[in-house]
Amino acid sequence: MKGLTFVDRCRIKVFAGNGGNGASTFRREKYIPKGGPDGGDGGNGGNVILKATTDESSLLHLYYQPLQRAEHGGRGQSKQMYGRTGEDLYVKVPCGVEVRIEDSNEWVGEVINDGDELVVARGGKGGLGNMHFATPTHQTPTECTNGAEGEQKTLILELKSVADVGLVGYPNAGKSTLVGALTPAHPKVAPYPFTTLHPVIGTIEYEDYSKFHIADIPGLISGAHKGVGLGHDFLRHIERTQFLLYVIDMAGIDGRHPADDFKNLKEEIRQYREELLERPYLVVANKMDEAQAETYLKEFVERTGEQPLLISAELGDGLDELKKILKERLTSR
Ligand SMILES: Nc1nc2c(ncn2[C@@H]2O[C@H](COP(=O)(O)OP(=O)(O)OP(=O)(O)O)[C@@H](O)[C@H]2O)c(=O)[nH]1
Ligand SMILES: [Mg+2]
Repeated sequence: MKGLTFVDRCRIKVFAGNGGNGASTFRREKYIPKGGPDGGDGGNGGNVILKATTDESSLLHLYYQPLQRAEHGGRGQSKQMYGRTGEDLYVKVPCGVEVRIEDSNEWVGEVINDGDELVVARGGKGGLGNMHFATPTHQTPTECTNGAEGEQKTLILELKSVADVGLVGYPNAGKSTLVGALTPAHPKVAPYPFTTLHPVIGTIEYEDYSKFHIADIPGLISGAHKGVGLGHDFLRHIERTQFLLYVIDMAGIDGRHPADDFKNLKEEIRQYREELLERPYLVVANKMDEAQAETYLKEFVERTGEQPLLISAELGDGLDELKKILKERLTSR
């Protein structure tokens, strides 16, 4: 698929390693013509383990490599030697990945923080060598067992970004401009809708070294839950946040009324997942540097009953106050 740069849902097939077979051998040495059974055990197969890392921000690499195999265990050897243990396969994923079995939708688990691990397929146990089967009445056993098969699963991975603050707003409201002004991240900004096509996580840092992560996501429009615009699936990236910022274009640059925008945004959130409406939030009135913004603001307050924080993301006005409010309302990690 040309131009694909971000994948937040993908299907992978994982194969844990098979256990190695046990050996059936007898000790044969010069002066010990009738040595006993000495076949060693097979090694265990390797596990497939997902590991969260901040080095990855998307599932793109797995989209292109949907088959992931861990190593098989080695066969047992004569002289009671065990087979080699198959190496575990670590599959790197971004922080915030949820895992389910494709067919049954059964929950497997999730990895949230950097370094979290989740075993998604267990390697098979190695088989037993014939040395285990000798008894006083059965001194030359030839039996040994085969290694067990490793687990094989088809999984659906879903990335839900890990951020403290989530931005919600119409396209062009200035969400990316705001993230660019609050953090060292530089999401693309442009005067046309749907500039942001996938989430970008920025980090707001304070002088006391505390920090918060903020998720810039694509714009939401009325009807998104029916697939209008970019749809609303990307809202999964604000599900894990503790706080929402509604970014409203208070200058009505694209010809809509800001109060309607706010109402429609809430409706789309409700359609996606109603609990998100319960999340603590703040409304920010952006583009207050534009002349018509004051008039819209008055009507906005009357119609919605909200008291937005006034900012201009472009000029940097009101951003210190915004950072202060976020710090007061968020619990630090
Ligand atoms: N006058 C004015 N323009 C602004 C302000 N903030 C952003 N803009 C402009 O609004 C346009 C859209 O800004 P973006 O930051 O790309 O908007 P967005 O909400 O990320 O848009 P999407 O990614 O398409 O959803 C750009 O032309 C910005 O320069 C502001 O405070 N005042
Ligand atoms: Mg944007």
